[in-house]
This record gives sequence, structure tokens and C-alpha cells, in this order.
Amino acid sequence: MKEYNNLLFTVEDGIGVLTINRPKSLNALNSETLAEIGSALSEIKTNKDVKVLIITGSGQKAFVAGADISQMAAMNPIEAAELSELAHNAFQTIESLPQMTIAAVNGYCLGGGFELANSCDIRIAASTAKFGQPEVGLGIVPGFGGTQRLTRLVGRGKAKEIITTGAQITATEAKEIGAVEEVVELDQLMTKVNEIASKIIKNGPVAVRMAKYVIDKGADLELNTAISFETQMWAQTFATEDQKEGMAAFLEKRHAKFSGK
Ligand code: CO8
Repeated sequence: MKEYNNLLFTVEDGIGVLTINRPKSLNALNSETLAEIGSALSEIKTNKDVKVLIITGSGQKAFVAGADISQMAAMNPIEAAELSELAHNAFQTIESLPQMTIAAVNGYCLGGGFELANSCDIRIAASTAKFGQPEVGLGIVPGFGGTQRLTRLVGRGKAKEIITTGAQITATEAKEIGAVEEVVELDQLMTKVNEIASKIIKNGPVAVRMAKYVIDKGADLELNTAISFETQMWAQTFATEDQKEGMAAFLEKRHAKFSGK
């Protein structure tokens, strides 16, 4: 992995941890950080050592407190579009990664931070985390996918309430509306996400990758088409070594040793 000014990256036992590291600005996303995230993800995409990717923020206070307001304040529409493009590129890359991604939300998760978390496959939050889309209070609308991904997660009414009030919600409220999967104490956050990552890693790699793909692609399709897409993908798993090994291991009462082929 290249050296980045605003990111930290570690890999251990198949679990990659990408940390947004600008704690003095509560990990706010400026253009340099967004470009670095895009570049780091391109590296991670082809890194066979990374089987699950965790994304988190540095320090105990913030996951990401949004796009960098000090940079945005003087921007013109062309510069705003350029910033938005950097973010869309980074967030779409997260969604299209072959690896499962987990947002470990360790604190403020606002604006572009909430949008970053919502582009991950799974969100686990510390009980101290706060969520919100405060953009309208700054005279702008969410520009990194917030009007779309949040709406798909929590429905139109809740998304409109969150976005037009700009109010913060607690981690527990975020769980109640389906914006996060689990809430744990801050000091248990990384243990919890590592636990989930380890469970994912034990399963057939092709099947995990395919499950993520089918869920995401199917969500944009009409139900019957989505079901028939699932059937095709399901049938294809029978051409994999993982299917042979997974079923043989079950019948032989042993743990499967998946090759990911
Ligand atoms: N951008 C830049 N700096 C920030 C940001 C931010 N988003 N958030 C916090 N900081 C900085 C503060 O300015 C402060 O810096 P300094 O110490 O130099 O004064 C430092 O981080 C610590 O912050 P606070 O002193 O404010 O800490 P508090 O504990 O008092 O408050 C809050 C924490 C509530 C998180 C507060 O900092 C806050 O409200 N931050 C802004 C949150 C926000 O509005 N985020 C949304 C930004 S807009 C956005 O994300 C749009 C995305 C789409 C844009 C599309 C355009 C192309």
C-alpha cells in the first residue's frame, strides 16, 4: 500500500482496516482525502490478502464529520462538481469492491460521513455515535449520494425527515430505522466488527462475493427479474470448487477448506 497523508491502512488475518486519519478536523473529507480513498480502494480491490474491509475514523470522537467545510466554503459550482465526482468515484468503488465492507462508526457520522457509511455493506456503530445529514443548514443538499442511499435504507419519509431537519440522531435511533445493523459500546466496536469479519471470512469466498453482488444488483430490479437473476447466480455456484468442498466437508463432518475458486 502507498503512503497516504490522510489514511492509515493495516491488514491482519484477512481483515483490512482503512482509517480516515484527520482527527483535528474530525476526519472531515477534503478533496485530497477523497482522492486518497479512491486510490487506496483501487489497491485494496486487487489485494488478495484483504478478504473483508473495515472503514473507520481516527480517534474516539468522529467517524467522519462530513465534507470539509473550510474547503467547500469558497468553492464555485465547477469545484463543487469536481469534489462531488471524487466522492462518487470513491463511494461507488466501495460498493463495487469484491470484498465485503463494514463501517465501524466510532463517533460523529455526519453529511459526507453518513454517506460514506451508507456506501458500505454493513454498519456497526458505537453507542456514542451521532448520525445526521446537516447539509441544508449549510445551504446545500447532500451531494455524495445521501438523498439516494439513505432513502433506500430507511424509506422516503425518514430520509426526508433526517435531511430536511438536519437534526442528529443517536446510534440507537439509527438502528431502529435500519440505518445501522448493531450498536455496541465504543470500547467493543473493533472487537465486534472483527468478529463479524471473521465469520464472513470462514465462508465460501465465491459465494460471499456473489451474495453481495446479487443483493446489490437485484435491489435495482423488479422482483421477478431479480429472482430469476438469483436463480442463474445460484446455479453458477455449482460450477465452483467451493461448492464441492463446502458440501463434501458437511457430509464428512469436518470444516471446509475453501479455495475461493
Ligand atoms: N469540515 C471541516 N472541519 C470540521 C468539520 C467539517 N465538516 N467538522 C468539524 N470540523 C473541525 C472544526 O472546525 C474544529 O476545528 P478547529 O479545532 O480548528 O476549530 C474541529 O473539527 C473540532 O470540531 P468542533 O470544535 O466543532 O467540535 P464540537 O465537539 O464542538 O462539534 C460537531 C462537533 C457537532 C461534529 C461539529 O464539528 C460540526 O457540526 N461539524 C460540522 C458537521 C457538518 O455540518 N457536516 C456536514 C458537512 S457538509 C457535507 O458533508 C456535504 C457532503 C456533500 C457535499 C457535496 C458538495 C460537492
